[in-house]
Amino acid sequence: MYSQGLIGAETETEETAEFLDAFQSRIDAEEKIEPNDPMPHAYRKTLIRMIGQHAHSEIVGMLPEGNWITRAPSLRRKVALLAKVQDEGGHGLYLYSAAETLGVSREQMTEELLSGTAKYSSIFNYPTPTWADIGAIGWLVDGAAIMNQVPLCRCSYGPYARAMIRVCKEESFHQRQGYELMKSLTEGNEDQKAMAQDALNRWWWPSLMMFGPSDTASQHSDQSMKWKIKRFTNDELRQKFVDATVPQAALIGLTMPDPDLTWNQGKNNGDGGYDFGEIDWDEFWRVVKGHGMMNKDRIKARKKAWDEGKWVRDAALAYAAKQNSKAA
Ligand code: BYC
Repeated sequence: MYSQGLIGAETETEETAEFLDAFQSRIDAEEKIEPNDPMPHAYRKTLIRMIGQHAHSEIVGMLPEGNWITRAPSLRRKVALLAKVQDEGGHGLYLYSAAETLGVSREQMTEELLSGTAKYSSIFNYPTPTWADIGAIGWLVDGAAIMNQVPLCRCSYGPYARAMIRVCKEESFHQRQGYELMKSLTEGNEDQKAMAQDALNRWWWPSLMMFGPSDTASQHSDQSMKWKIKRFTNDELRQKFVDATVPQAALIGLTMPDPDLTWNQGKNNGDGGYDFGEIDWDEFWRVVKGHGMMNKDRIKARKKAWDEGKWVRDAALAYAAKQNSKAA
């Protein structure tokens, strides 16, 4: 049982074979599952985990780029970056709200993030030492996010699917501004070109890791695909991302940091696709388990914001309580 008094908080539904079959039939018929509908405990738990992690990723994802707001090289760049970082905050809010419809509270999710029991995307544990990192994040990280999140607009859980529609539209703007920033750098002087290439070299492999472990190692994919929470496997999405992004790099004169990258006409049922090198899964799990370059700083920053925001939350709750008592 999750926090009481929230929409969708779990009630004791006996999970008979008949109930589970009826639920699966709704999923197979492409019906959306809504907050007050009966649902298997494991379906609810999977969504709370996944939407919660997604929300945390958006909020933690504000930090690496926020680092550059005061140092953006022009007013135009600063406005775009400010808007992007603010959008990520908004995405976090929609997603926390979507998770709350499943009966978990925002406080509970935040405590899990701060204590390390809830994950957030590995990608945000890498540093942003140069301005080109802002371009690389928009182009690659938001590009990977779009590839992963467009199918989530068709997720079987209604509130998550609907939240993803706006998120994807905004991510699309983020991706374009990042690519345009990288393009400008590659059209600049030698130092600027080198800065763009260096950022690509550092962000390429972590971007591929965003899609999660390979299909043979993914614990949740099979069940999430059956429930139509996920529509594609981690490897399928990773392949789509590689195929879409390699030509974009070539167009602006950048080289992918992968000597094994080769065109393979036999891939994707004869439509062709790229073979690429082996991902360093040891690095992926090290980062996921909290030992990346920036994990400690990221959690420290979120804890500081949460602690310093306590008076705002207290004031908002006190105001709401006063309004409710007036209305009663
Ligand atoms: N980092 O069984 P699997 C964004 C965990 S974009 C950390 O395949 P699943 C943004 C996974 O949670 C990023 N952990 O899991 C973009 C599981 O551990 P638990 C966020 C990862 O759920 C731009 C274990 O590994 N996007 O926010 O079927 C700017 C086994 O994995 C990662 C989303 O969250 C990772 N990269 O598939 C700002 C999208 N990958 O939970 C912000 C929604 C895997 O059992 N989420 N793990 O302890 C998803 O699509 C899926 O949850 C994933 C993983 C593809 C990420």
